[in-house]
Amino acid sequence: MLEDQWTMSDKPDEGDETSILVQTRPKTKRPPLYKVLLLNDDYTPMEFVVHVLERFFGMTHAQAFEIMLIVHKKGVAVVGVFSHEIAETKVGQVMDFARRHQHPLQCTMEREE
Ligand code: TYC
Repeated sequence: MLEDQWTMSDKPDEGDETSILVQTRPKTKRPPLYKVLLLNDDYTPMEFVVHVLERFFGMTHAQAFEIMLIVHKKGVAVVGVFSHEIAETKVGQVMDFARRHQHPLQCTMEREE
């Protein structure tokens, strides 16, 4: 019985290179970055927001005051861009700190395109 036998030229995926997948680009896709956003509200004291920006985002007092005013006037601002893990940690720190001081300050994160 010759039914189960193949020659080199007619057996699929052997004897030639037709099934080799060629990697044309190195697949080194960078992990996505996340923007951390601070939202305005009517009740959180300005000085508290300035303190949050100094404490958790490493800003000088002048930088923090400037960003706080942008949030106050525009409603929202990006206060930093981080890996997913770091952004999550920052949001958690800010939300926890605000809650402990009974301020309604909101901080969120958003994937950067
Ligand atoms: N709007 C607040 C006030 O007038 C100040 C404020 C600024 C609150 C920025 C939140 O993310 C914020 N006291």
